[in-house]
Amino acid sequence: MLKKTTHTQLIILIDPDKYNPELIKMANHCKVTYIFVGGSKLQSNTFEKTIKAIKSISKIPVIIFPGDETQISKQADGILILSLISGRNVEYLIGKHVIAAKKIKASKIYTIPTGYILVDVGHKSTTQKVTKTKPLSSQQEIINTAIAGELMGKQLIYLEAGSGAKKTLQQSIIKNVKKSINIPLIVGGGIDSIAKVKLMLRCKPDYMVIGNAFEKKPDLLTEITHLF
Ligand code: 1GP
Repeated sequence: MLKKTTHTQLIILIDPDKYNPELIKMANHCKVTYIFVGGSKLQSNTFEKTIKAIKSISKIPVIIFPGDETQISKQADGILILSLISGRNVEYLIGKHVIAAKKIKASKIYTIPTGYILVDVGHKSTTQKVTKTKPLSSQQEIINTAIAGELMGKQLIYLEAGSGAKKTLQQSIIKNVKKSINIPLIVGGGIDSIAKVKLMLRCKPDYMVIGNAFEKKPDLLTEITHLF
């Protein structure tokens, strides 16, 4: 699951508070490789219900992209074990993991150790606020952090511009990180138009995550599917 790819694969991110079954029905007919489920500030207790609802109408594998340590469900096909390696807040490097460890192990969910790197694209993201960490802005530091993540045994590097970011990641950052690691690379944050999807595709990440844009405009999915 989530291996290196020969061409970029599309992942849709579902925030359980904004779940729209129509989007999943569309995804069933489009080139969507995975469905991520999670959110950093869930208002309602809809996490598990949303995963069940998705599984009842789609065969696309569901992976938990946990916004906090409570977002664990046996219904999912896998879970990203996120370590916020761009930050220096121990809670998000190991603390939350210790709290969730027993439950995750008992659930027997497929786990994917992930080096999560928050990149500065010029605005304060929710992740930055919630985790009280600084995003990285130096390209060399971003590359070194991704390499360190690989050396620490992460199976995936997730370069994050922040949910709903106005600007996406710089192309040179994606290209250079991709060249520097031998594990799959996911990019996400602020990809909300056909033009931005095309720009990101030029950098050839293994996976591209889109969340907000599909909540606002589900039809974007049918408009971009031919690009994947
Ligand atoms: C957020 O990278 C994901 O964690 C997706 O971001 O919602 O802006 O697409 P968007």
